[in-house]
Amino acid sequence: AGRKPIVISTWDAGINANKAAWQVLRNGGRALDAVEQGVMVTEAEQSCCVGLGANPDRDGFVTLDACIMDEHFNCGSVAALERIKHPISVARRVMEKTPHVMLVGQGAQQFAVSEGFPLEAQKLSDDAAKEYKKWLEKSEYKPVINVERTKGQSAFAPNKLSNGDWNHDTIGMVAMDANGNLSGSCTTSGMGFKMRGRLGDSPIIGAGLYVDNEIGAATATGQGEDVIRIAGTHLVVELMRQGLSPEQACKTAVERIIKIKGAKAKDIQVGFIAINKKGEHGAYCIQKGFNYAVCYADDHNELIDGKFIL
Ligand code: SD4
Repeated sequence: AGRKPIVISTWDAGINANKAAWQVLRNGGRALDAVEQGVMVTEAEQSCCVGLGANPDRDGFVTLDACIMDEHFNCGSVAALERIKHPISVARRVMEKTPHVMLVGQGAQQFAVSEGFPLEAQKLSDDAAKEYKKWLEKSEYKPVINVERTKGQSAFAPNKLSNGDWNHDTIGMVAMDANGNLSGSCTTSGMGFKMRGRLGDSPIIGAGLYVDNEIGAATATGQGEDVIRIAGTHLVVELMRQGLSPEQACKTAVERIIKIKGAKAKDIQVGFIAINKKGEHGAYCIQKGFNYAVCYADDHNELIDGKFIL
């Protein structure tokens, strides 16, 4: 059955993020404020893959990507942003205060500073410094599809991978408020040890995030290149427009990627989560290991395993 208000977000870090979003939604607040405040929690946490504590690119710089979209097709995005703690809030300022949708790199940072965001020190977190040092020993760019986490383990276990491998997580969040309006947000450091300048799907409207207030909202996580290839979240929303449930729409998008990738699909992970205008939610991923957090009441904030195909 559908719920209103409702907020869902990717991975287990979504539980804490949902809590902050729920405080906005339960008080009749706007979905846009909920999805910003929700993912800000993750940006501020020590994580392998979101915010300034995350793993750097292969040249040692932490570069952050984020985007946000509201119920009126307003959208804002920043990419390859350095030394700013809350990329999602800068993305919102791009949306609200500039005639543009995307700002990148130096220009994005310059805009953030002009808007009063503090320029943080250029310094890796202890965990990231350790992981980077380990990565430099081989300097191999080899994505791992998931990290199996045992129950109760920190959401940020990827930093502690014993074999030196790295993982990629992102927080994507979509919500519907008490007025029935939808919004979404997505924020990440992208893939650990990526090429300098590489962007994934997360800052790209229609790839990492899409919202159509008549239909629904979707966000993505995983191998960004393969989300971009199919304009993933836009596809999910369009499939919902054709009458598919959120889960069916996410599944169909995942099937599209698997068809394109062929035998290589087993080497990657992509997960989609979505809500529709009725407040129904769903998710699908390529393979086991993806989960998402669903919150629609003070006492209902639950981690659900994504269904998978391979
Ligand atoms: C990216 N989609 O940069 C992001 C990474 C991610 O879970 O979502 N990892 O490709």
